[in-house]
Amino acid sequence: MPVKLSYCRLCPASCGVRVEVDGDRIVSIVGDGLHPLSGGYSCPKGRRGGEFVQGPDRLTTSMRRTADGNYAPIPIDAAIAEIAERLEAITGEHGPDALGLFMGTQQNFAALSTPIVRAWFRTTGSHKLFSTMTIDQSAKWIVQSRMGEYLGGRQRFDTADVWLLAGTNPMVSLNGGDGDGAVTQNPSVTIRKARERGLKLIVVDPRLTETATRADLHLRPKPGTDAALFAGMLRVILTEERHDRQFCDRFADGLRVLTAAVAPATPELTQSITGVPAGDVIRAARMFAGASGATGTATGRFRGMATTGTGVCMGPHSNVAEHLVACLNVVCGRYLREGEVTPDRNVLARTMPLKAEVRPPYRSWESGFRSRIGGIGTMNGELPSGILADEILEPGPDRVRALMVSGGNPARALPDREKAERALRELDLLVCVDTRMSDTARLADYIIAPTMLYERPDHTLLAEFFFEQPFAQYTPRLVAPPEGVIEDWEFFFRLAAASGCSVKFAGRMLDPAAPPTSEELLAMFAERGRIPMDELITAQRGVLVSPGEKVVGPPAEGAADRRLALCPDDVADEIATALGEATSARELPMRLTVRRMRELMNSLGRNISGLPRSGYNPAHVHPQDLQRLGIEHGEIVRIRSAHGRIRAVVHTDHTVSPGTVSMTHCWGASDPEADPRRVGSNVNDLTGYDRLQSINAMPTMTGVPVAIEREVPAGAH
Ligand SMILES: Nc1nc2c(c(=O)[nH]1)N[C@H]1C(S)=C(S)[C@@H](COP(=O)(O)OP(=O)(O)OC[C@H]3O[C@@H](n4cnc5c(=O)[nH]c(N)nc54)[C@H](O)[C@@H]3O)O[C@H]1N2
Ligand SMILES: Nc1nc2c(c(=O)[nH]1)N[C@H]1C(S)=C(S)[C@@H](COP(=O)(O)OP(=O)(O)OC[C@H]3O[C@@H](n4cnc5c(=O)[nH]c(N)nc54)[C@H](O)[C@@H]3O)O[C@H]1N2
Ligand code: SF4
Ligand SMILES: [Mo]
Repeated sequence: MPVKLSYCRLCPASCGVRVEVDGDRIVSIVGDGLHPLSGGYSCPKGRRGGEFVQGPDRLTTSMRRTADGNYAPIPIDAAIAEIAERLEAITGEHGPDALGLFMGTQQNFAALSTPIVRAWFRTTGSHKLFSTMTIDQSAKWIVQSRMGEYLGGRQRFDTADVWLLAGTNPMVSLNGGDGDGAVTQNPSVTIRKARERGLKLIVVDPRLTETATRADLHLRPKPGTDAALFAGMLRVILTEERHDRQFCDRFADGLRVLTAAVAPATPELTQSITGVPAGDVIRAARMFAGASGATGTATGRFRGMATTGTGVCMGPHSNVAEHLVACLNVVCGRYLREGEVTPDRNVLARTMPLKAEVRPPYRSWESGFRSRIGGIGTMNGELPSGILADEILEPGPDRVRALMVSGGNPARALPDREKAERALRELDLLVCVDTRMSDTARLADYIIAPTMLYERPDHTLLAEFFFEQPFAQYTPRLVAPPEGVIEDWEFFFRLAAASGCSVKFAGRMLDPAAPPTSEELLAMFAERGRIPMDELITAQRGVLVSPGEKVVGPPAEGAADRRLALCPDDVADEIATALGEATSARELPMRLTVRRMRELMNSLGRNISGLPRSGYNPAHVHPQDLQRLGIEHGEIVRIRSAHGRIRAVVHTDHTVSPGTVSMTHCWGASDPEADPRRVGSNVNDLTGYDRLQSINAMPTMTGVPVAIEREVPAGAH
């Protein structure tokens, strides 16, 4: 049977794969051993990609809810016409802000979806744009906006001496950093090679993760205490004068204020808040700063950054924790200097010049549109998903009444599951673009069925930011899609056209009367890149571009005195709060923590038989805790938080810290009493909107106080 080369698009790692096809059926998928980036690596879900595409729950046509609450197929032309008409009626009466868009994870893995979905949204004039980023790592946006950004570029993983990974487990998530080439492909080989060449790896994670087992130093803070840990590390670096004075003098303001703000974080106080031994706080700080004695001079020769994932960005003090990680990088000067040469990572995307200057803080939420919910403003043009349910439920002239969901499953992904579902049911119109009847699709008025990976041509423009080396790949369609489906981009393009609008793409207005093909759009998208499209199309395993050299240029005129804000007043207040944190309440003594499952991509893969072997998401608990609670492996328990309760199946797990319950998200049913062995458990029945993070309404999803209780056997009371 013919084998075709392509790349997997279930996550941004974009692993090269060999796909065996029989006519239009995918027979098998294996990692491509000759692929320049992934070198044969693939994960269990990637190898089952054929079942995602052709499995029994794949939607082969769009659906409309009928009067009796069931669903019936609807031709796409009719669906588009009806949806456009209903949207116009709603926005005609209530204004454009009555329409919202929720952009989910899978929207990001087709190059054409995100730009065209966004372009459609701009035609509506609405401000109600939401995405998963704001229930994920929006702390990163807040840091950029409060601190500003250095535009000369970050140091890279492949030339680093040290790397600190906090709250991320790339061995499972393939998501190790901020686009510094840190462990996105073939993680075990990438980490092994880096350590062989001398890289010191520091991992900050309460769990002994697959990544932490490879670390030179593993710190296990109590969940939710990262801010105190990083404050403690900064204190060591600053008091021992291991910082890069030159870089700070030149590019940063507020070093003295920062020094004062972290001064209370002595190794002893840090230990008492985080549980990390004082000696390890000092060791980590010294290992990261990279000099064995006090130098007080530029450490520019010692390289490497601190990067984070969801474990830091979902905690109760996520904005300040992430800010302090950025401070570690700035204070140690881990950025490229004027005249430094670095590989140009942009291959299909336009190259952006690097300049030794700062984009000053811009605090986007302090100007422009504000939601009537808490007066919350925008970040990167988005409102936080933490207020989406209130935007729908709370009365007000611009209440969201119609919601489009693109490649996401908010019914499972949003905190406070009950409220989220109540909100989605309350809508006058819910349209879900999804390849299956997801939990969200089951609440929708229309489900638009799109093509899936292997059924559409694509390229890696949007993923190249994460690649370790400058690389690009194109894939043609390998198998024909079911007749009733439409490309994601095309649905939104045609929806705009049905309302008399055209969308702007790659710098031009597309003609609604003459729709381009996907191939044409992919070529337009990449036209400002470094390699011609023909060359890309013929290279079946992609193109590893010679690391064209990019030189960090001097600051633009008038930019030389712009500075990063290391410690603005609100950050100083948040540091004080994080350092004043009282220890755990006795009522809810344990902490729920986030994790990912190798076999799944959020809610994707749950239904593929045998993919997650257990068939549910276990509550991983340390054996000590189980013994103390008199609970056995495999038993069903109740887990309770201030927000709600769930039933869950307990698994003994030596890798989790005592006192924690480590569970993955996006499982469970609408009924929290449902059998957790059959449907899993939804941790979002335990999370809610604490409004701890006043800027981005980021809910706490890790470090959530919980208690575990034995389930009272039926009939025992
Ligand atoms: N296989 C797989 N890969 C995925 C996904 C998936 O569902 N499955 N999802 C994708 C998505 S959407 C995302 S956003 C990324 C996320 O990518 P990552 O952020 O790397 O996600 P995790 O692998 O869960 O790693 C989070 C780690 O944080 C730790 N942690 C929990 N609480 C704390 C804490 O308070 N402090 C610290 N320091 N650590 C803590 C957990 O133990 C865990 O090891 O992964 C992506 N990749
Ligand atoms: N408690 C708790 N809650 C969390 C998290 C947590 O760690 N803990 N993690 C958060 C994070 S980081 C994230 S990113 C979110 C995940 O939130 P979402 O992105 O909303 O969830 P997914 O399950 O990834 O939804 C993707 C949907 O896209 C569909 N799909 C697959 N392929 C395609 C395609 O080609 N086109 C289209 N249109 N659809 C497709 C899938 O069937 C699926 O329903 O959850 C968040 N919620
Ligand atoms: S890690 Fe898995 S899901 Fe991600 S691209 Fe590779 S094979 Fe696909
Ligand atoms: Mo995510």
